Amino acid sequence: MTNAHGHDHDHDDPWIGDLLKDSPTNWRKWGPDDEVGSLNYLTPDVVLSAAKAITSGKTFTLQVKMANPDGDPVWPGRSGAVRINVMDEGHFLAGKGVETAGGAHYADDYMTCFLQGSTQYDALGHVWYGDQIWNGYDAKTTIGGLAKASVCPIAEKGVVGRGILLDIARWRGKDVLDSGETFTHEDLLACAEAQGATIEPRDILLIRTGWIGSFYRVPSEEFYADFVEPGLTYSPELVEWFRSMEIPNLVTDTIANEVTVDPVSGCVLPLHNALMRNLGVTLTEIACLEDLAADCADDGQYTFLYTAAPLKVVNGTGAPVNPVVIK
Ligand code: UVW
Repeated sequence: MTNAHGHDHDHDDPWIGDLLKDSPTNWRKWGPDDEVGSLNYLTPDVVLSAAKAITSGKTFTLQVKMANPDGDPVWPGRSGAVRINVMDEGHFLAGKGVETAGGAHYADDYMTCFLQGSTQYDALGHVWYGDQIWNGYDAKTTIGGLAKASVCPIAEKGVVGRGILLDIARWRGKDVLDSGETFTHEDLLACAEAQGATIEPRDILLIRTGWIGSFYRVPSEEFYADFVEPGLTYSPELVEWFRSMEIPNLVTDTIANEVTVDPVSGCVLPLHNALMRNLGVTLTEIACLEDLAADCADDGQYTFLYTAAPLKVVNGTGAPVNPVVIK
């Protein structure tokens, strides 16, 4: 069967285009050339107001370690970053070092990595369905590198706003949510209330499930067995809530920011499309929220200034980032 976009599509298979046929978009809201989407909500007045959340000066970094010899958490099929030494004292001892006047020695290395393989910002053009990506750009603009909606404009802009931690795992009395366990925007609101905090329009949402924390505690075979992450689950109401709340950025401690398979439609990662492709909400994945969450539970302050800037990778589908939070 051929769908409305001219693609062959088996009638019995779930298709995100069917699921989201009435879903809202923010395409062209910020003009025909926009590449940063809902980050446009982070205006100077929003940043000034966010700075008021700083009360103690405590700082937290949210990136997981990269090129960890014990392994990095990645989406199945990807591999962790690999760092390789190309110069160190061993080279000098073997007479292969590049000697310089004054006798300074140096160490050098390089790294190969999936740009989606660490704590990272997704480019708005990273995921799509049908013939179009964010803002209506042609899906063919992704061929050979993202000519439109790459991570670079997000990196050039930087992300600064008020963040709010929603510690769903702690709220549900768990160290880590179960595989495939879901929650909704109603749960986010109830969790915030239980924490004594309020989600304001244009807040950056940081959602803790405990999932990435568990990667460092359980054997790898166990972590990846029947891989279905816990997370937010699709509903039209949830999408409308994100749209009306003008949420600029969703940050989670999971690899893909939503339950891997939508239990109702059977679609994989529909929120990547409903939120990122259609509304321009930027996604930050694989964040390490453990220390921040412990501190928030300790001092009862769940809001803060959130800052982040991914690397400026030209045409990249995403880029590593080490967000800094200031309480
Ligand atoms: C996929 O692309 C599968 O997910 P992510 O956005 O986590 O990289």
